[in-house]
Amino acid sequence: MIHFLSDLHLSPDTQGISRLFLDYLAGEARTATHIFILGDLFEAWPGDDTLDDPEDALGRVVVDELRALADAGTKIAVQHGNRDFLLGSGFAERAGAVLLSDPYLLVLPNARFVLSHGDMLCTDDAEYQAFRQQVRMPVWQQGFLSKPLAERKAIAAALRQQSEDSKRAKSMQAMDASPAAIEDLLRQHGGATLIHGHTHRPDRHEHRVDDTCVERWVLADWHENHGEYLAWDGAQLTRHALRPTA
Ligand code: LP5
Ligand code: MN
Repeated sequence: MIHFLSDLHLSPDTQGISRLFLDYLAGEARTATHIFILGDLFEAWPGDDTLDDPEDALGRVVVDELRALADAGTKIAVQHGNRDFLLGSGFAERAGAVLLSDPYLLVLPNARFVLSHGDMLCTDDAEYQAFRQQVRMPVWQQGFLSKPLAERKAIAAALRQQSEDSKRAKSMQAMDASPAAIEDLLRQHGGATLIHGHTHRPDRHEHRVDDTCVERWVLADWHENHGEYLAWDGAQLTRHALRPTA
């Protein structure tokens, strides 16, 4: 089995989600040969030195449990989301994971998947795309990461608030993947099934690209009492719900 999941937004404020995820890592994830985490594993990631922050144990707990899963034989791949695009080699090494490009083409014996967080597809949201372009520049990231961790955490918190405020003024359509961007990506990856998250609108869509029908699966975001992963068993994709144990 191969699992795909995204948009957990792990934070010390959402302990139910953390518990669901840690239970998943110790349980159902062990039956997977590979898990692909397609972005926004964390609510905000101000840099890998957060793993040495005495005030924040969550990152350490998560990397330790990811590492235990990797040591038990499951391969772990992580893509950047718009909240945790600063996950770096320090995180990956400690978690026993590999960081994937976005998009990433996964070629299997009888299927091809194109994997993306999904924020790059929201091209009608020009404000966000300008922000994204800026913060994905290595030189910008070096400058940001050279600030003290406490300052970066404060900036991240301010940006989260600003993001919630700015979203109120945006249309639902602007915050969804745009048809043109989807079509371009599907065409570039000739017929591969697209799997992405970010929009928090779990669904299965069919797109016609150059007379071929191509599937697009949108992953679910996680909540305090509900998580979800998509599983590929070699023949089909199915959604699996995760619920808290009593
Ligand atoms: O995340 P979500 O779901 O609320 O909304 C996203 C887009 N917002 C973001 C911003 C993040 O939420 C902020 C958290 C980042 C934490 C990172 C950690 C540390 C790095 C911080 C360094 C910058 O991604 C939102 C989209 C929405 O998805 C739907 O697709 O609409 O886009 C925005 O809200 C962005 C605004 O439209 C534009 C913001 C301009 C801010 C200008 C500041 C310039 C940078 C200054 C850096 C100090
Ligand atoms: Mn996202």
